[in-house]
Amino acid sequence: MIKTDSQSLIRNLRSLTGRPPESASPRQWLRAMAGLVREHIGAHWADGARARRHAGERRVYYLSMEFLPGRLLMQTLRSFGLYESCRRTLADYGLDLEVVAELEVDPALGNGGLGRLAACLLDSMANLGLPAYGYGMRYDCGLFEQEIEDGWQVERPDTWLRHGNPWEVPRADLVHPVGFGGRVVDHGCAKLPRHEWLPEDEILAVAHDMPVLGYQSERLNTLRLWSPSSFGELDLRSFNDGEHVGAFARRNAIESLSQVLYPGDASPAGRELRFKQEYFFVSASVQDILRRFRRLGRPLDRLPDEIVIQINDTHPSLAIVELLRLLVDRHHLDWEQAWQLTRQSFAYTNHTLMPEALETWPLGYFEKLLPRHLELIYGINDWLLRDVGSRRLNDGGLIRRMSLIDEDGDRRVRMAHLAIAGSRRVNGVSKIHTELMQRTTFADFAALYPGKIVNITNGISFRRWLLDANPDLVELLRSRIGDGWLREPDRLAALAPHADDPAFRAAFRAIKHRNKLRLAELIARDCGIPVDAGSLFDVHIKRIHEYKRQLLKLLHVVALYDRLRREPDPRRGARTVVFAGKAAPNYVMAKLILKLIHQVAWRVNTDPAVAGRLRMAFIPDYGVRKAQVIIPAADLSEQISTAGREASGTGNMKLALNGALTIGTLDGANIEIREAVGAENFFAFGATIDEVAALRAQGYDPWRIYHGDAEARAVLDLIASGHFSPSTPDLFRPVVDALTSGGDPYLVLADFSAYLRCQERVEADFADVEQWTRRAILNTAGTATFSSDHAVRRYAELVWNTGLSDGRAKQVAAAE
Ligand code: 26Q
Repeated sequence: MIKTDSQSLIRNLRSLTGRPPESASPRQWLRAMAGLVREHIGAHWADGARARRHAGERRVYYLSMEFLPGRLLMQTLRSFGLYESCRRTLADYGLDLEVVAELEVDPALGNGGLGRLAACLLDSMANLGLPAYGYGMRYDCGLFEQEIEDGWQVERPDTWLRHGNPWEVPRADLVHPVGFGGRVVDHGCAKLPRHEWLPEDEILAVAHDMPVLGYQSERLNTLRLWSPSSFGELDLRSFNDGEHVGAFARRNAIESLSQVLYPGDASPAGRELRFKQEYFFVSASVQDILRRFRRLGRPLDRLPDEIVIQINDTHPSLAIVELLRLLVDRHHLDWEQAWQLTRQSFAYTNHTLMPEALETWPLGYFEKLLPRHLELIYGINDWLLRDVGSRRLNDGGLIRRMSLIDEDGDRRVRMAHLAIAGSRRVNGVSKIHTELMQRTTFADFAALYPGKIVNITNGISFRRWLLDANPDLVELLRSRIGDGWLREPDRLAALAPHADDPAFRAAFRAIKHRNKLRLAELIARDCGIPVDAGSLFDVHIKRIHEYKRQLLKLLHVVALYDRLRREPDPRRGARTVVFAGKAAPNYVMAKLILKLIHQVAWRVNTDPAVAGRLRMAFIPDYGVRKAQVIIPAADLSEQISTAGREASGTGNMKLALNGALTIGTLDGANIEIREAVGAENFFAFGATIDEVAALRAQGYDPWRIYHGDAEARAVLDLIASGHFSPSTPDLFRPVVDALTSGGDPYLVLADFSAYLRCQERVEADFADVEQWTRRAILNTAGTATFSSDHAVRRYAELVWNTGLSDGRAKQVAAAE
C-alpha cells in the first residue's frame, strides 16, 4: 500500500511538474502531494454527490463574504492515510515533510472571526455528514499581507494564487450571468404585472470548487467560490489601432470586482465596488442554488423543504431580494407566494451590534445598479410595515424605527432589517449577545416576531484547533482518554479527573513547554527577539480595534515596565507579552495603536532595568497559520473587550481549549467559557454590561480617573511625554487624548485598575506551577461544549430542521 502510494506520488510529481524526484524542488513536491490527495478526493467527491441525491435531505447553503479555511495538506494526508508514505518518500530524497508542508499558502479570504467561523462550521457540517455548500468570493488577493516597517503597518497584496491553488477545481462549465444597472420594463397589464430587468451590463461568474473534508474523510462537501470571467474581454479593434491600454479597460473593470476583500471604503468608488461584490457573489450563488433545485424536478413551492440558505452577517443579504426577484420575474410566482417561500428559505446570523458595523446602503446605489431590487425592497418594506401596523404595535416611532429604509440623511437601506424580515430565524452568537439583540438593537423585531431571534453560541473545530495545531497534546489525550472526542466532543470532559494526577500534569506541562519553544522560534525568526520559554506567555491576538482594547493591555505593560524600572523586584515572575493582529488599512487609530505596541516593545526589550523580567513581541501577518503556532503555546489568553462589544469571540475558545487561562471581561462567550471551566479557573475583571451602561448614564469622565489614580496618570504621562517616541515626542498624543479629552469611549481607564489588580493575581498564581497546570487542564476539559459540532447541531435543530434527526441534536438542544 505504502509502496504504491509512493509510486503514485512520484507519478504525480512527474506529470504535474515534469520533474524527476532527484531534481524536484520542495514546492514541486508540495504540488505532487496535493495532486495525490486530489486523486483520492476526486473519487470521494463524486460518490458523495451521488449519495446525497438519494438521501433527499435538506441542503444547507452557507453564504459568506469571508472564508478562512487554513491549510489543507497535512489534514488531508492524515485523513487519507498518506502521511507516512509521503514522509518516507520525501525523506528518501533528503526532504522533511514538515518543512515542505510549510510552503503551502494559507488562503486569507477573510479578516477575522466571522471568516474563520464560516470555515469551522463547514468543517463540522462535513464531519456530521450534513450535505452543505459554502458559497463565497474568490478574491485574487486575500486580505492584505501585513509587513512592519519601522513599527508601522504596511499593507502588501496577498498574492495567494501566485503558485496556483492546488486544491481548487475551476468549473468553466458552471457560469451564471450577473447583471448591473439598466432599467426595468413592465410587460404585463395592471392586473398581472410582469417586470423584467434589462441590465446595462452583465458579468459572468465562474465557479471554483474547493473540497471540505469531514474527519477521516467520510463526507466531502464543497466550498464554491465565484470569480468574474473576463475571458475574451479584449477590444481587439482598439488594440490593433494601437490603444494597448484602453483595449483592456473592460477587462480591468471586470477583474477589479474580485481583486481584494474589503476594498478601501473611504472613497465612493470603493464603497460602490464593495456593493457590487456583494451582489455579484450572492446573485451567482442564488442562481446556482435554484439550478440545483430545478434539477430535482420538484415544484417551486417545495423550495423551503429542500434548501436553507444561511447568511453570515448581512453582507450576503441581497440574496434575499435576488431569490425573490428570480421567483417573481423568472418563474412568475405571485409576489406574496414568492415572498413566503423566500422568507422560509433564509436564516441570518448577526455578528455585531456596533452601530458603525451595521451595514446600510444608499438608495442611490440601488437606483444606479440594482433598480429592480429596489422595487422589490419597497415591496418588502410595505409588507413589513403593514405587518407592524396590523398588530397594533405602533407606538408612534415604531414604523420609522423598523422600516427597511432609514429616512434620516441620505436615505439608506438597513440591511439587518432586510435580513430579519427575510429570514425564518435569526441568531446571535453567544448568550449575552443574543440577549442584547433581543433587548436593545432588535427589540422591536423581537416583539413583532417572538421566538424568531435565537441563540447559537459559536464553536470551533477541534480537528483544526487541537488535532492539527497541537498534535503532541492530542497524543497525550489519546493515551488517557482516547480520541473519541474528535467525533463526540463531550468526551473531552473525561479529562478533568486527570488534572489531579501529578504525572499527567507533568506531561501536560512538558507539551506546553515544547509548544512555547516552537513559538519562541517563530518570534526569533519573525521579530528577531529572543524570548524565554520559561516565562508567562501572555497573548493578545486578534484584529486591532479599539473595542478589543489592545490599549488596555499596553497600559498594563507600561505600568509593569514603570514599576520594574523604579524598583527592580527579583521576586517578580518573568512575562512575555505577545501581540498579533491586523489593522484595517484606513483605521487611523488602530494603526497608531499598532505603532505604539512596537515603540513600547522597543523600550521594554532594550532597557536593561527590565531585562529578564518583561519582553514584548508583535508577530506580523497574523492569520490561521500563525494562530496555529501561537495558540498552543499560550499560558494566558487576553479577552478584554469593553463589556457589550464582543459578540462572541472564538479565539477565546481556541486558547482555552489549548490550556490557556483566560483573563477577561464578562463579554461575549467569555461568560459561557467561565461557566464551563469554572470561575476559579478564569480571571474575570472589569465593568459588566450593566455597569458600563450605568457609568455612561452617570456621565463617565476619564479625567476623574486620570486625577485620582496615580498609576494611570503616570502611565499616560509617560506615553504623552514621548518616552516611547523620542524623535517625535507628540506621536502618541492622539492616543492619550482619546483616553482623556476624547471621553475614552471604550472605557479603558475605567477598567484599568481592576485589570492591574487582576494581573497581579495572575502573576502570583502562575508561580504555583502545579496549581496552574491543574487549572490549564480543566480549561481544556471544560471547553468541550465549544466544539463547532455542537453549534452545527444547534443550527440543525433550531434553524435548519435538517438531517441530524438521530435524537442527539435534540438532546444537545434540550441540555442547553
Ligand atoms: C460592515 C460594514 C461595512 C464594511 C464592512 C463591514 C464589516 C466587515 C466585516 C463588519 C464586520 C465584519 C466582521 C466581523 C467579525 O469578524 N465579527 C466577529 O465574528 C465572530 C464570529 O461570530 C465573533 O466571534 C466576534 O465576536 C465578532 O467580532
